[in-house]
Amino acid sequence: STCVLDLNDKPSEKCGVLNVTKITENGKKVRKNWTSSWTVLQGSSLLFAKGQGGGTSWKFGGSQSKPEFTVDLRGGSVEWASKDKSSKKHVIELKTRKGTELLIQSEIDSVINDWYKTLVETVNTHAWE
Ligand code: I3S
Repeated sequence: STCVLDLNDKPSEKCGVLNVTKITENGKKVRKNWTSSWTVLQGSSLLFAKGQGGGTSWKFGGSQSKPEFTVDLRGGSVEWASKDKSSKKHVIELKTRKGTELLIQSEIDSVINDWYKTLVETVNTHAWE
């Protein structure tokens, strides 16, 4: 699939469809709500937008393509989620510095493994200033 993304005229480093749920928001536990989202990495920001029915590309900028939410990866952490966090396979737990915790998942190992590598690299290279 093609990564056709253009947000503020900057191309995305990586994008794709992942299953996503928040589990904690600003330090408070929230109810899981798994949704299929276009996930876009741009610098140290990870953006999520509702999936557009199995399309292979996404372009931000139109009225329907606003990100649902964005997380800042600087100062955050990325790890494989422990079994008690989800019954699903291939789940990454992402914690932000502000106390938001997300689970991201794909049924496809190669997809989630690539995201894991990229996210770890991102957290490691974008230090909190
Ligand atoms: O961690 P939990 O509470 O077992 O998560 C499951 C629930 O959120 C469930 O929804 P409701 O309890 O609101 O009906 C979801 O359908 C499941 O997908 C959640 O568990 P997994 O293991 O899929 O993350």
